[in-house]
Amino acid sequence: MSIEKILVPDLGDFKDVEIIEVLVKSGQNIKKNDSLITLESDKSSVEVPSTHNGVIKNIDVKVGDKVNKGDLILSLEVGQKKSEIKTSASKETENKEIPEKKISTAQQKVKSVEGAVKSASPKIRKFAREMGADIFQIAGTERLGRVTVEDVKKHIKSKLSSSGEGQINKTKYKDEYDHSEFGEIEIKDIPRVKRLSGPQLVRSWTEIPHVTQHDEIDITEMEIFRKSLRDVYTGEKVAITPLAFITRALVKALQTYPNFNCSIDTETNKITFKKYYHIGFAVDTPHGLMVPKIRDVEKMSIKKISNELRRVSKLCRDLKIDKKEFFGGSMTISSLGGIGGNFFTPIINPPEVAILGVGKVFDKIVFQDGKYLSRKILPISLSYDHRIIDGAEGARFCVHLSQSLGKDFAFKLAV
Ligand code: CAO
Repeated sequence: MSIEKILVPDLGDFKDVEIIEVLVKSGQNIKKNDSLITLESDKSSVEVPSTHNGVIKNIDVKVGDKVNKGDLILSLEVGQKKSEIKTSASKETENKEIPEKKISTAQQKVKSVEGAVKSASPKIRKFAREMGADIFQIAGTERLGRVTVEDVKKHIKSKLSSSGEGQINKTKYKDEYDHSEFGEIEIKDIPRVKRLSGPQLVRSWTEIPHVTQHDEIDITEMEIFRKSLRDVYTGEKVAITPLAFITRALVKALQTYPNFNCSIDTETNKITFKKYYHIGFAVDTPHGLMVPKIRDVEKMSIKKISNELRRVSKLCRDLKIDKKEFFGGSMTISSLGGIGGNFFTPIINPPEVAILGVGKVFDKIVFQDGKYLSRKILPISLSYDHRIIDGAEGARFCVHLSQSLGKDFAFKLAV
């Protein structure tokens, strides 16, 4: 264990440069290349990175100080036993050899600013830092490569859209304080299924303009019918959950509104209309959320749909589902009805353009035909891609679902 003194590096022409930000705190665990302070002259501003990993013992500067080459910034305890809290990711990073080209020493960083290759105002630097972006990786579009807010946004967007497996770990947001400073913590790896679905969710949420329409469907008659179902031979109760009815109603709505059963390609400006009805449904498994499809639902009775829902969700929970079954869907249903809650904002599962969220049926007193009546209400939340589906069509789709599942529901004979 030794004390390393971190000094202001060679700043070229810069003299008596003002410290406008101190980005670290005494006692903080820092890594090599973490930014320590921001200096600003009349020409530009620059962040001075750490040259070592370690724990900060003492900070010798404060905002407003004027510094020059060789001035002491802080003292760092290096080679010390690190905090007990360590993620496997951080272990990996430390053990990995950083390729020569990627090592940016204080000197290199300062040089790049001197050459005005990566210059940016403190406000932009702060914004980039808050968004988890490294200013030195952002291509500046202003004169002499100065980075703008738009450059930062573009950089983050391109990072998100080029995301693949593990991307969830790539965008790093630096918290001002470590979680461990507030009490005991435990760090685990993000489960594989969540690691895989994360980038897909980010892509959907950031690229698709979602609109979510909420509605209440009166399914009183459907519930009476559903609960009355008995096996014709044994007389035993047939357990079919509302989801099978909803799936059937969804297919009927898709047949009427084909825009909901399409995918769009913004590169070629083409729309693909699907002539099949493969409904995806979100399955909660111990391994994470999975979204398998039930194929050709329009050809199935409600009982068959119910059996398929059970069979396919078991395959998911037993991890026996084929990967291909997660692809090629028309639209997805995310049902939380068996758990609870009413309305929520389901995230579209691209390349699909809509998703139906289903909440738990609840009793509601409504005024109907001059009387107060208790009715069974199904809360639904329909999210759709506003680039292809208009609000009016979204509303019509909900009305169609209401009619299919409502008083005169058409499925009695289809069980
Ligand atoms: N309102 C009231 N009760 C409902 C209901 C609703 N909307 N939907 C289901 N139920 C009841 C069922 O009738 C069943 O009751 P019984 O035990 O009395 O028969 C009970 O809730 C449990 O149903 P279920 O959840 O096992 O079955 P399902 O067909 O409704 O759903 C599946 C199947 C696979 C979708 C479900 O098990 C599941 O995984 N749900 C979670 C989906 C999820 O996580 N979505 C979020 C995605 S976004 O993160």
